[in-house]
Order: sequence, then C-alpha cells, then structure tokens
Amino acid sequence: MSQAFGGNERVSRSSHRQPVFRRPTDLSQIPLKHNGSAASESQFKNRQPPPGDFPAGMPLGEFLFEYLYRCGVRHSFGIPGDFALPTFAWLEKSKIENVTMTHEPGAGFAADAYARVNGIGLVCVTYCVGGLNVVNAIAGAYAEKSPIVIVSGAPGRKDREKDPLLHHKVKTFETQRRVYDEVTVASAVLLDEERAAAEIVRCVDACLRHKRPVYIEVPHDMVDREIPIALPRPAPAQISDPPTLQAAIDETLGLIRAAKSPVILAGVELARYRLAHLTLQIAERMNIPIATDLLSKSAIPENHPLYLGVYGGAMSSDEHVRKYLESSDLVLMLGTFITDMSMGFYTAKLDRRRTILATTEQVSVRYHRYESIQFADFLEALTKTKIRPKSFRHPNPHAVPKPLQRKERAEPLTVMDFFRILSLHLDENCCVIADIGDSIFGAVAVCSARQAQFIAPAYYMSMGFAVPASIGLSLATKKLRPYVVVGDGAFQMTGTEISTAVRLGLSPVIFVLNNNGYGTMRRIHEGGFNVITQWDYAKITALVGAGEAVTVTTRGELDEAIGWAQDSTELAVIEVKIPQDDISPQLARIGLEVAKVRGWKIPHRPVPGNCKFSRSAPGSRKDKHASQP
Ligand SMILES: Cc1ncc(C[n+]2csc(CCOP(=O)(O)OP(=O)(O)O)c2C)c(N)n1
Ligand SMILES: [Mg+2]
Repeated sequence: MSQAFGGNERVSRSSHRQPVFRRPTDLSQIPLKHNGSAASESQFKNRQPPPGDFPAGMPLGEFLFEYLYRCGVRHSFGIPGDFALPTFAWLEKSKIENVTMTHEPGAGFAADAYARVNGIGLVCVTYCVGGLNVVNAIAGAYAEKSPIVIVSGAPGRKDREKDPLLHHKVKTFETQRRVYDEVTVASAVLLDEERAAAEIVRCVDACLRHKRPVYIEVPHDMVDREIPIALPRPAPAQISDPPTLQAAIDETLGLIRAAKSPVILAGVELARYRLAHLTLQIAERMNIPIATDLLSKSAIPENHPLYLGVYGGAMSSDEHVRKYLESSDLVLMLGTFITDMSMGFYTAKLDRRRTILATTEQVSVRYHRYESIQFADFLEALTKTKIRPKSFRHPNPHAVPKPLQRKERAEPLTVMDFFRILSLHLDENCCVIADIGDSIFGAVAVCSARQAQFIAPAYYMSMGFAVPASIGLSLATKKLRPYVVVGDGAFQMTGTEISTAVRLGLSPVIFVLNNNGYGTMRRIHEGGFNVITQWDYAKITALVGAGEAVTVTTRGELDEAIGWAQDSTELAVIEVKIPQDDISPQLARIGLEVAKVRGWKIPHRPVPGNCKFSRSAPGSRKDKHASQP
C-alpha cells in the first residue's frame, strides 16, 4: 500500500474494483420534510448522506474527491502550487469542477457563499503561501457557520524526515495545521495510508454536522498512493432527552400563552440547518410576527404578512420593528447568534427576563438552560402544540420603497436613494450580496415587493467578501443572479475576481459605491489612513476584456443603468458616485448611539431621514414600471 502508482496503473485498477464497503446511513444528515411554506428556503439545497458503495482500495486523491462529490461538492475554488499539483491532478480527473481564482482570499469567500447555498463548499490550495493566504476567509466561515472543506497540498512524508528548510515552511511542518485548528472543527494530515479514508470521512462529516470549516492536509507523496477504504460507522445522531424536551416545551408554551405581544427573532441557524420552514409553521399556527437580524436577513420571506423587518437596535431596518421587539413581552430567539453587530453595537434593548433562546448549542428560557435538547426537535415539537392564535396587527404592513418620480430623476444620488432604487428592481431571482462598509449598513433597508435573497458576512465583517462571493453563488445556483453592493475600498481588495467571473461566463451586477475612501472609518475617526487611490472603476471591464460598465451620479441614471443591466446577460459594473460625507440612516444612527456609549466625538452631521415607504400588495410589480420615464 505504500507504493505510489503511475497514471495508467490507476486506470486499470479502478476498472476491476469490486464494491465492498457500504457506508451506513447517517440519520442526522437526512433533510427534514419540507412543507413548502418557506419560499426562501427552497433556493438552498439540503444535503443527502453520501451513497455507500466504494471499492476496497482506491488512490487517496481519487477517494478524497469522489467522497466530496458524493457529499454534494460540485465546484472547488483555489490556486495550485508545487506541493499541491498532484492533488490538483486528481481534482481535475474527478467530477468536481476546479475554479482557479486570482487570489486565495477570493477562493475562500467564493467557497463560503457557495457553501451557504449548496450546503458544502471546497477550497483547494497549496501549502502555507496558499493555505495561510485564505485563513481570514475561513475564519469568517467558522464565525458565521459556513461548511467549507479546505484541502491543502503539503510537503511529502519523506520530505519531513530530517526537518529540512523547505520552501513555504514557516516554523515547523505543523504550523499551517495548527493555525487551522483555530478556525476549523476538525483537521487531519494524511500521513498514514491505513487511516487516510477514515480521517477524510471524519473531517467531512464534522463539516456537515457542525456547519463549520474543516482542514485536510495532503502530502504530495501520499495523494497517489492506494489506500484501503474501510469506512467508519458515522457517529450516532444526537437525540433529545424526552422529559427534558417536554419540560422545555411546557415552559415555553406557558410563556407564549401568557404573553400579549410575543415575537420571533429568526436567526441565521434557521438558514444553515434548513429549518426556516418549521419557524414559519410555528409563527403561522400561533399568529406570532417574525423579525430577522442582519445575518439572517432573507431567511424568512420578507413579503410574508407576519414579517416585521430586520432588527438590530439602532441598526434596525425601521423604527416600527425596533419598537415592536423592544416593547414585546416575549422574544423567541430561534437560531439567533447574539453578536455586537446584530444587536446594533449594544444599542439593542432586549431583556433576558423576557427572552427564550434556542440554538443548536443551547436552549435557554429566561435565566436557565435546558441540556440535551436538539434544536430541530425543539422546533418540531413547537409546530405540533395547540395554542390559541395571538392577536397581532402589523405596525407597518409590507412596505416597499416609494417609486421614483419623474421630477427627481436628475437629483444627485445618496446612499439611501441607492438602496431605495435598487429595491424597486429586485425580485425573487435576485440575491443581494453586501460587502462591509455602508454597503452592509444601507442594505439593512433593502426591501422589495417580491422576495429577493440576501448574503453578507454580517458578523465577522471582513471586507472583500462580495465580488468573489458572487462567483460562489452563481456556481451554486442558476436561479439567483447576484447583485453585489461593494464600497470602493472593499472593491480594491478582491475586485480582481471580476476577471474570474468573466472567464466563467458569469453575469453578476456589481455596484461600486464610490464615496472616495473608507467612509465608515471616516465617520468614526477622520484621518489620512482613510484615503485610498481613486480608480476609474468603469474601466475594469475593458481591462478584463468582457462585461459592460457605466458611472452614474443621478437617481435617473442609476434607475436606467439597473434596467439596462437586467436586460443584458453580461456582467455589469455600475460605479455609483456618492458624495464623500453621505451615509445611510442606519450608519448615522449607529454612529450617534455608539458614540454616546463609548464617549467618542463624532463630527455632527444630520441623520438622513428614513426611506419614505409606500404600501403595496406583496408581489405587485407596478412600482417598478411606474419608475420608468
Ligand atoms: C479585511 C478588513 N480590513 C479592514 C476592515 C476595517 N474596515 C471596516 S469598514 C472599512 C472601510 C470600508 O471602505 P469602503 O469599502 O470604501 O466602504 P465605505 O465605508 O466607504 O462605505 C474598513 C477599513 C475590515 N472590516 N475588513
Ligand atoms: Mg468607500
């Protein structure tokens, strides 16, 4: 088994294989039944357990990619290097399509968005120079629960014997794996043929189970070796303790029955674990309204009659949702990450005495915690309970932005107008991907007549996410066209991935919000460090040789440019010129309230008014057409 095989030998061996090992079904991976009520959820795929037949022996590289393929991976994002070339050779021979990116951070962000939609993603890189280059994006995937497998080429088993100074090595041969231990839930260095298959299965299963990244290091002299395929039994599915579950449900129901204005704060885990449909069933049965936070925005259909908006303290999408949540006598946080960002930098006012927090990690009712309860079981049990529907009057029934008036078309653009006009054009075939800066703060208010999807690194907040993420999204689903909203600063970090999108024939619509530098930082602390070089953004399509680009400065020009991009099947770059000191209402409010808490001196500028909203029936497109000249 320790001998490396040549290419021809591999082919002849594989044609004579006998299926021997059948992998038992892992019940925890079987998708829950779908009742069809969650429109947004149907866009995202549930993962089936991998089918079980494998031959008794296979080359390591062949098994690795075949196993990943059977777990749902169809694309890999990365950049090769000498230590990784034999692994890339197996990747190329596999059924998984390799996508070479311009830079490893882009590979990580693309795989992150791909994993959010597809249920699992793959990054393939070389040792340290590649692997360490993508750590930041993988750290974000860990923080926000996005299931990515990182496969890294590495020095060979033989190379490691006398601890030589090999290129790409940092401190020890273990350095990269140790760094990855901080940002993954499982890791393996495949130095032993006998255990390699089991290690791969262990890591991939951990990735799917915990929805977090895992790291697999493949020494270049191991990947061609024949390994035995004796797969371990999957870990038994975790089950809830029935009396504890019953006690938690009884207490929860008691609180819901006693509450006058209960509300659900739907969190990101509902999207990751494909459980949004259960939450909708609970809400509909009990007639309880639902809000999301920035990380979970669009997990619940935004045109649902019970949907209130995005809550996040001072960063909420509007004052109605903020007031409703903060005056409610029972907030059911389901799958919610409580982060400084989603709680509007400590401006949220939710009292623990009137909250229930249920996640994959804990079920807490007010001040105490129930152990041994599975989140899905808790939700499932709540859908089956009998309770008199609550009385609820929507404080702001589905509001869509005010149509663009002919007389305002020549007006200059502000951030608020940008999001208002963008919202007028969105429908269920669109996915807004927001980068960090005012792109994400302003996007809180995106609200369309027809449900669009939304993706953003809303907790980890790494700049440079959105352009490469549009590639991951486009490859994961053909149903959604990406509408990237990115600041000029973040665009300068990973905008080069437009070139990858062009090569793949993808057609994202990319808005570069050009406010001449780091606007968000400027709002907190003015300084020379917020200055960046001004690029001629509309020339980027000429540089990469495809796509169309335009610069807009007025509301009418933006409206026309979006219409033009929507009629075209080409990649579009729309540079949106924003006055240097203009910011979204969300950023302005946050700035003022956080400054108060932290004692910062923020330059006084008026807070832009909230978007003016008009009412429209869900599904109506008349506003969009009314906006045409
Ligand atoms: C990778 C990374 N580096 C630095 C930061 C800190 N940071 C947050 S917002 C911001 C400025 C963003 O500028 P731009 O993309 O132009 O958006 P704007 O704030 O102007 O809307 C910076 C530097 C970050 N979040 N991520
Ligand atoms: Mg900027």
